Amino acid sequence: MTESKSPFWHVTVLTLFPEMFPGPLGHSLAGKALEKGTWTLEKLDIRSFTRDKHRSVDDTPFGGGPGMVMRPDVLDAAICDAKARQAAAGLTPGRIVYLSPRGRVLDQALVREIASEGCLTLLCGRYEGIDERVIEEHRLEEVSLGDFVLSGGEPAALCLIDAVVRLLPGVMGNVETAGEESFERGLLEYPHYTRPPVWNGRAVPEVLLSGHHEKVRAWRLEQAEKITQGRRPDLWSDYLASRPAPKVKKRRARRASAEPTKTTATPDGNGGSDEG
Ligand code: 4FN
Repeated sequence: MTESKSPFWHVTVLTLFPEMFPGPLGHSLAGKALEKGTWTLEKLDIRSFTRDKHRSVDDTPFGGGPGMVMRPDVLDAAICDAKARQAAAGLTPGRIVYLSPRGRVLDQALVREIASEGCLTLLCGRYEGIDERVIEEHRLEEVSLGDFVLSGGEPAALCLIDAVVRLLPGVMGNVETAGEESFERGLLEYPHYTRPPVWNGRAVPEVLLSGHHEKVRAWRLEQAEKITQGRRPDLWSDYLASRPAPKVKKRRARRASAEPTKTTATPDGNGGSDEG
């Protein structure tokens, strides 16, 4: 029962640890989609491109210092082979991403872009990283998951692939279609609750049990906004700048009221803050 469908997306992963892929992705919807042929994965073992008898992929850094650097000749052979295989499969070569803490930080906008492109090559570093000349020679695009230390780029590659695959047609099924989830609007999630209605003496907010869909929607939006404003001022200001201008109420703001106009954000809404 292996249906063959033309894949929506291809990724080639260059790594010293090909056995790490698809790894955890094989246990989720992404794994199901991989079996269905919604996307394809090619793993290239960087070590297989060595030509010396010791199969060495790294060498000491010029200028001295700690650690080792991945060799440009080996990486070049791996990248060229990735390109050749993609061409042979009739794929339009897409961008080549080097997962690196120096890169542009991955966000949902970049994930969407990558998902729309059809073909991606990911290079995973180890040791102290790769010879800089490879980045220049192959115009590698550096992409980072965030500011923390990893021992290799592989976990970052897995995260990126997961983020992309869940956007491919047919992968998510009915869950959160059409991007109505709050994160798609640039907001953090509102609080979620399930049964039982009272647990350990904690009751679920009344409005959620009311069956009043409009009130539920309004409550969730308000919660998502409060949480975003309080925890992620960066997301909050993007949201304020991008959301449609609020309808102007008939009653105009009083010009010179006794109270001075607040310019500081308050936790209960847009207390005096700029709405973009
Ligand atoms: N990391 C920092 C500064 C200097 C080095 C590192 C670091 C793995 C090959 C890169 C890390 C984090 C997010 C790839 C970190 C990522 C990596 C990533 C990554 C081995 C060289 C290395 C940011 C803390 C200041 C090791 C910080 N997203 N070097 O982690 O690949 O994609």
